[in-house]
Amino acid sequence: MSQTSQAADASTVHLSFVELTALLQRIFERHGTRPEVAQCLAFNCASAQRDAAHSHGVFRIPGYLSTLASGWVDGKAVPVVEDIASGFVGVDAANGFAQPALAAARGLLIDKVRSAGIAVLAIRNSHHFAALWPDVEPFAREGLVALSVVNSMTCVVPHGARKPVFGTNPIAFAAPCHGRDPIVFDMATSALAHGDVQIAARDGHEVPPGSGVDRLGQPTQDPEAILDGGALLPFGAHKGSALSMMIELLAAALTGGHFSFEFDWSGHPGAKTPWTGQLIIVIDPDKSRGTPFAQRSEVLVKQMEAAGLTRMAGDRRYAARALAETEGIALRASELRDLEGFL
Ligand code: NDP
Ligand code: PYC
Repeated sequence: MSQTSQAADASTVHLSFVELTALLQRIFERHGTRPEVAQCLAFNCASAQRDAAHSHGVFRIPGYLSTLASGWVDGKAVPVVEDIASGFVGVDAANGFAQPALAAARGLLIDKVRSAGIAVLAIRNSHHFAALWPDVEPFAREGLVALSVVNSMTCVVPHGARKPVFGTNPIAFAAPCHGRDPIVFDMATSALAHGDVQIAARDGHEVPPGSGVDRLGQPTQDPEAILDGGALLPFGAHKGSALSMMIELLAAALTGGHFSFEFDWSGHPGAKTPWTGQLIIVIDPDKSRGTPFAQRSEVLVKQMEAAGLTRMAGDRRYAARALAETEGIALRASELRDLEGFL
């Protein structure tokens, strides 16, 4: 099934996107998700691995599986879509994952966006354990502008506070751009994603200064100290902290989901997936007047490039995607062995 790389690193293997997705789908189904849920999660996770978004690629599989085994999340949940208003769709994810909830509501959401020009999707009672860009990039590929926020688990100290309240709370944005792939950015509002702290601990690296504090609230670059009773800090001091607060409000208060500090998973050892909410705002730029939006996007990008910019947000992922199309998706051989061991 897999092909050992001919490159110098003999411990790297390459799988096609179809092969990796199929393997992940079988793993999710084997561990108690219904086929449609397994398909969504496998597609999402394989996409992250393909795009070298490593903090949310196959690295996440053990966390998904321990969570499913703990009974904290319902892998068989069937989301309930609610047509609430002309520009508002709700989904009760029924203690399941957020991506199947988005998939179930997507058609209704797009109908509303095309007719009203804008609509929001408010997902609650949901678990999001993934990168956020896969949720927004497809909208931009259909000519729409999309913004999404999700809150996670309390591990970030608000600027000026002493204890964690916020989650790592990412925000992702996608917009069409004439002549190139959509403009997409996706970033945690913490100085570092929690996944990257775990990877630093696994690989024995320090994290950058200003990332977090230890259990006594002292600044530290030791990822173990952050994970063991310490906490992360928002990026950009009070500015990132304000964005993180906004995300708690939009992803939880507005959707009916939990704030990052509101759920207690201590009775479910092995649980890793935050039980919160997600908001997606989608806009049809064809409703605006004047030069088409995608052409205006191109003008902005060209101006940035003329000013010396050589790397847009999203470029690293798109380059990894293009490489994966010719060489396959890279995995450590040990990662593939571990995945196959989950079957
Ligand atoms: P990064 O800091 O790696 O990147 C943030 C954004 O900035 C990306 O769009 C990236 O583009 C871009 N970027 C990075 N470097 C540059 C540069 N030099 N010039 C221009 N643009 C740049 O992401 P994070 O570590 O903050 O987040 C990683 C992932 O973790 C995200 O996918 C996020 O959704 C996920 N996450 C999920 C959570 C959840 O609850 N589900 C919680 C927190 C995080 P590029 O992609 O091309 O590198
Ligand atoms: O990397 O911060 C993170 C994260 C939290 C939940 C899923 N990913």
